[in-house]
Amino acid sequence: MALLPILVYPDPKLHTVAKPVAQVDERIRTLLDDMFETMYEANGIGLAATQVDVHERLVVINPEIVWASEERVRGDEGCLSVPGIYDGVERAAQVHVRALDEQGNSRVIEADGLLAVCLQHEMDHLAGQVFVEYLSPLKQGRIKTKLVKAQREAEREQKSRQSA
Ligand code: GNR
Ligand code: NI
Repeated sequence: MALLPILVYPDPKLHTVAKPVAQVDERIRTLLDDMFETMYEANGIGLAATQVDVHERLVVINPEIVWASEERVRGDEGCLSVPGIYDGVERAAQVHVRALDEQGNSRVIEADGLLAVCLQHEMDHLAGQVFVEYLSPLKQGRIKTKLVKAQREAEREQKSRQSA
């Protein structure tokens, strides 16, 4: 088990398009374990492999926090790769997703509410898309500036701590 570092927007690696998983094997199961651990530790409700710099079509969903909220179609979204930012995104209210489970068995997940939003958010990551790209260019610019600045400050703080 291992915690994996999460890429932070605007890291260009977040725009990599993921490839299908060739075979569900021990390597994939270990990666899923690590992704679950990383997601729980970050208090996320989902995590795409893209966010941990693995570009294969793999997502984990936190089933404990997923609840059915049927009416909502437009809701505020957040993202572990866009820390501290929440904004409204419009999505399909219901989705059917075909996927392989950890045994490699094909299954279809029918979802609405927050699970439907989460699945669409995770599938976007696999296509190299981050939810902020649905927002206006003005908002995207502000978010980029804010996060680049925050990362620079965090880096500087870490360096000054090392030299102390
Ligand atoms: O933890 C998360 N919460 C969330 C809330 C509303 C809509 C989508 C999400 S996904 C996010 C975790 C994450 O960044 N997954 O890629
Ligand atoms: Ni995300």
